[in-house]
Amino acid sequence: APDSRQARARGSLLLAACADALGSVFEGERNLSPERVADAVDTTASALCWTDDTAQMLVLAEHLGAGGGRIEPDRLAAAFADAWSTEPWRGYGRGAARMLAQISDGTPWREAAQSAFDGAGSLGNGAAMRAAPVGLVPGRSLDEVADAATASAVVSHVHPEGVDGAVTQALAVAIVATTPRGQRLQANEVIEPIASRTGAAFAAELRAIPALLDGPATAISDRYRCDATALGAVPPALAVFLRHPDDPVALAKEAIGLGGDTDTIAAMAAAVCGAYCGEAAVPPTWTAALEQAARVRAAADRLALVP
Ligand code: 8NA
Ligand code: MG
Ligand code: MG
Ligand code: MG
Repeated sequence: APDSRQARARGSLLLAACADALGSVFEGERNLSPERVADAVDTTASALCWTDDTAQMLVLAEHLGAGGGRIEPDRLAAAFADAWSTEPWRGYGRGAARMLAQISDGTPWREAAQSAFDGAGSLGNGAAMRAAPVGLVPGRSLDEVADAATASAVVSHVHPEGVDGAVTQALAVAIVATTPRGQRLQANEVIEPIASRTGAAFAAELRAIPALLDGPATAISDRYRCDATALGAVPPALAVFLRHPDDPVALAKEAIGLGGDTDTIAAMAAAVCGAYCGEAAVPPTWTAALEQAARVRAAADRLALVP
């Protein structure tokens, strides 16, 4: 059925992977010209090759799908490390690569995650960028989604902001995946259930979103850093989704056009958009060009069937 759990799960994972690939060309650039971004998004001439964001998202989706929707931290950390050691060229950040190398070499994940960034733990957006599958497990309450997102995050990101990024992304996906299509999405019905489950710093950034929904997109890149931190990247991704809840092409252009961590912000916005719109909204030219599209669909199908 076009609006089934399966369609929502496929839409989420497929759109995230496509947007990651589309955005990856611009990662780290600022002041992007809208024409260059539009050109890249509109002409999917070459293959859409995704990066670390999708690699880790698929690991998490497959972990949840094979494990009845539950997080097994030891196995999850090992699976992230395996994905890195098999394909270290996927575009991992330096902190993430160092931690995954330590885990591959036998350091327990708790120790590797706790000792990152001189003991502060990572507040990067890496736990958020992979978190969408947590929100796609059927039949979970929002509190259960938040707990599972936390469990999925702490194998690499123990800083509270890194965890809140994952909680926010998983909850956004969970909320819109069960919102009936056709009824107008109310921003605060997405934002408040999330902000009430995050720390104060994250909640303040999330509650700034409604003021940014009608003006120019530059107001978003003025308000948020749009960098590789959770606090700087997750709120602008949610803002872009709420501005274009059913238009993946406009969403991808705007998310990438913010500059900075373009692949990650676009992938997170797109994961939420796909959970709301379903597979039917994914441009066929994108899926036709997408690397390992069959694997992405299979991971989504398995997730949607978790009892
Ligand atoms: P991470 O844990 O290395 O965090 C990402 C960044 O956040 C770091 O590089 C730091 O700048 C900053 N950061 C994290 N924790 C702290 C802290 N405690 N104190 C100060 N600064 C901190 O990696 P991650 O997996 O969270 O990052 C995800 C990002 O990595 C995504 O953008 C992804 O696409 C990838 N990425 C790749 C490149 C690249 O050059 N290919 C560049 C940036 C990011
Ligand atoms: Mg990436
Ligand atoms: Mg629109
Ligand atoms: Mg990135």
